[in-house]
Amino acid sequence: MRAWPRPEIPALPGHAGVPRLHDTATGSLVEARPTDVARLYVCGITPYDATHLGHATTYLAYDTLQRIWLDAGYSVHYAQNVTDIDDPLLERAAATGVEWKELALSQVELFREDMTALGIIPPDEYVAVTEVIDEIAEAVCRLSDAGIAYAVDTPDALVNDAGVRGTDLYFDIAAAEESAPWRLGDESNLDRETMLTLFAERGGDPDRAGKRDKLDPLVWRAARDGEPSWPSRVGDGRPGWHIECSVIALMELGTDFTVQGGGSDLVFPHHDMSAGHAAALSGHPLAGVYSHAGMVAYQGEKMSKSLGNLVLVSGLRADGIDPRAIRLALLSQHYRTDWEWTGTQLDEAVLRQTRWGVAFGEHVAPGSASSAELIENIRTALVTDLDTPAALTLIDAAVPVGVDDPALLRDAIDALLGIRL
Ligand code: 5CA
Ligand code: ZN
Repeated sequence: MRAWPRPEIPALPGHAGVPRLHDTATGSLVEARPTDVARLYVCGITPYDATHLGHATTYLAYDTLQRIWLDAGYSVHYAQNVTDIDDPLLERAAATGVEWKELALSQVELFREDMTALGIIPPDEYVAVTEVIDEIAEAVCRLSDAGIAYAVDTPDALVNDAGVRGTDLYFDIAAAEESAPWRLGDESNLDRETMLTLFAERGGDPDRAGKRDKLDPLVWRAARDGEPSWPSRVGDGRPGWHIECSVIALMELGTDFTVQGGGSDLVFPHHDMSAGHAAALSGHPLAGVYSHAGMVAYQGEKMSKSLGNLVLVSGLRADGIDPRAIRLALLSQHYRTDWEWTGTQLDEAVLRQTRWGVAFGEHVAPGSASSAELIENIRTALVTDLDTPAALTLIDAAVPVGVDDPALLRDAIDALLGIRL
């Protein structure tokens, strides 16, 4: 799938160190050190009601990570999926009378426009699930052949031309744990009771009859009347959710890639299970660092499409808000904390952008603070678990005195924070 245009990123003298990131699996700060190229996978949108500020915040966190890697001298290979076939998308399409493909295409287009406006670095590989159905079905076949996926009786599945009724296929957690370098909970570290609660809340079906373990996730859904489906060796149907990210990540980045990222609502079951599928398919761990962004709330609850408590990037843009101010508002929060959008973040960002423009903008006379020293301090803040609020505060501190090389600082703010003054 086509991504969106890449922003210009100025090169800076000197370079950042290797970023240290909070790793969900170990609960500690670890180096996100690329072996050769920095390889990054971030879970993409399910294209309806895009792009709200929660989405934008998560993609901005991994944009910041890439800017640090680039500044450190690494090249980056970045992959992102689009969940363009899944139950919530089909439900929204049915509720609004829009064809599901049309809904997905229009929302991906809106997402592209928002990402472009915000200056977010695009993925090198932008892959929609519907583009790789054959590859996913093949992976499901391999799991099934290896005894790691099993069929569950599916009375409402369609009967094919040969008179055979399709069956849903589930991932066998216990079999995978025996054969792959993976244990359930490696990434989330959750107890079973919490897993069961989250599994039910986030698309799982713990009480489906015929499953070997309540937590076994669906990897292939057999065709039903009125639902889109694709022919495959495992029967007509469509992929389960977690397997899409395992297959796309393995196809595009290989195993043991540098960082797997996404919002913290994906830690369980999505990321635990996609790492499990990938380990069962490849015999290797999926990634070195498992990173998660905090949740943005609005009106007291997590901003989410299902609740409808959304502030859309496109809505703010339509109100004439400068996308750089939106970016600055999101950067003022640490990516890992949960926080609530109130609008005051935006007011403060507008003021901050103005103050920075007055102090460091074009045609401003040099001041007394050292740009080079300030850039080193910004780098130190950013390599320490992407501490953007600290970076902004450092820049604020130079506003009253100005800097000796405003052009250099402008380049640094552009390269590292993505804001061209
Ligand atoms: N398509 C799946 C991932 S494979 C999905 O979760 N799509 S999504 O559209 O619901 O979310 C897209 C990304 O935004 C995910 O990384 C998700 O974790 C993140 N996200 C969703 N809501 C919020 C929020 N309120 N705050 C921060 N990040 C969020
Ligand atoms: Zn995903």
